[in-house]
Amino acid sequence: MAYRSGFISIIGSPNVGKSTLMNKLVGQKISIVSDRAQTTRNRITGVVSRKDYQMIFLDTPGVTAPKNRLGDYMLKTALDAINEVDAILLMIDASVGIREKDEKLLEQLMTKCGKTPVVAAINKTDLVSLGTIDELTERLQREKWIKQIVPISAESGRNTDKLEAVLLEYLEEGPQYYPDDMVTDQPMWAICAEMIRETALKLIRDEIPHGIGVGIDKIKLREDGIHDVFATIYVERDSHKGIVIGKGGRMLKKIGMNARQEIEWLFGTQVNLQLYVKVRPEWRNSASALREFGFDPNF
Ligand SMILES: Nc1nc2c(ncn2[C@@H]2O[C@H](COP(=O)(O)OP(=O)(O)OP(=O)(O)O)[C@@H](O)[C@H]2O)c(=O)[nH]1
Ligand SMILES: [Mg+2]
Repeated sequence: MAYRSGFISIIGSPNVGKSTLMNKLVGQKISIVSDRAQTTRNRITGVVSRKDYQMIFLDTPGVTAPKNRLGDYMLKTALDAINEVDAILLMIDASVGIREKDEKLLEQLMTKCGKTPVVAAINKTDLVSLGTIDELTERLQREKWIKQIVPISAESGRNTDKLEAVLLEYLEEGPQYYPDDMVTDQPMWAICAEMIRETALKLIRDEIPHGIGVGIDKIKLREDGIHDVFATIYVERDSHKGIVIGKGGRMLKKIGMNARQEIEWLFGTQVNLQLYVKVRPEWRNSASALREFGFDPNF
């Protein structure tokens, strides 16, 4: 059989497990994950290379009504990804079922997908009964434009190999786009910034993480093989700055320690991480700030 390849975009409401699935298929964490909606902000590429084929997954921000300029950008990013791909993987969270926002997304997809095949994955099946999975499958079967439906657990990896096999049916003969050992086209600094953001999302149980932006100021490799990473966490208010820094600087220290371990694993070297916190009011509505953080505000 000839070598096959293609691009597959993962689309779904926030928090359904899109990034978890992509990391599972790729076998490495490239897209950050959290239990909060709207974790992914940009389109993240994950490359799955096997002997006879290559699948390039595009993890996208959860589709939801935008609240600010960053939200506009995220929605545009998710929907744009529909038009440039060979297949669409629609993801549903079995533990919450098909809500109004999922219905809306189904409608949008049906009108926008055109000839691009859509496969649906019912995720988080580890959290629900077989009856619930059957009900959801029946509901999705009514959407005749959906080609196949696969129940999975992205976290445990249950049935993800089956899903991969199903997606492969929709890929045509094509070139190897990326070398075998390349798992993403994200630059190191971008993954680095995301890992710091993920750590902050996990440690700060508050509303502010949504207002956090991370900028990498400098990455330098010393002669002794240690990477110096200088990064700034931007918050929208003075009071938020206090929360990120914490009593006696404890929170910032903890974020720094945890993020450093992730970055060391990413770089495969020792890392000296210097974190700063700055207030930048309304950055999510600022075109210049968005550009600086790697988003393109001029869509
Ligand atoms: N129990 C269970 N939890 C899962 C599964 N897949 C993902 N999760 C959890 O669901 C939460 C959301 O996962 P993400 O991968 O960040 O979801 P997402 O769809 O990328 O979210 P956004 O980027 O915000 O749109 C995390 O807490 C995951 O650990 C699964 O198969 N089973
Ligand atoms: Mg995500």
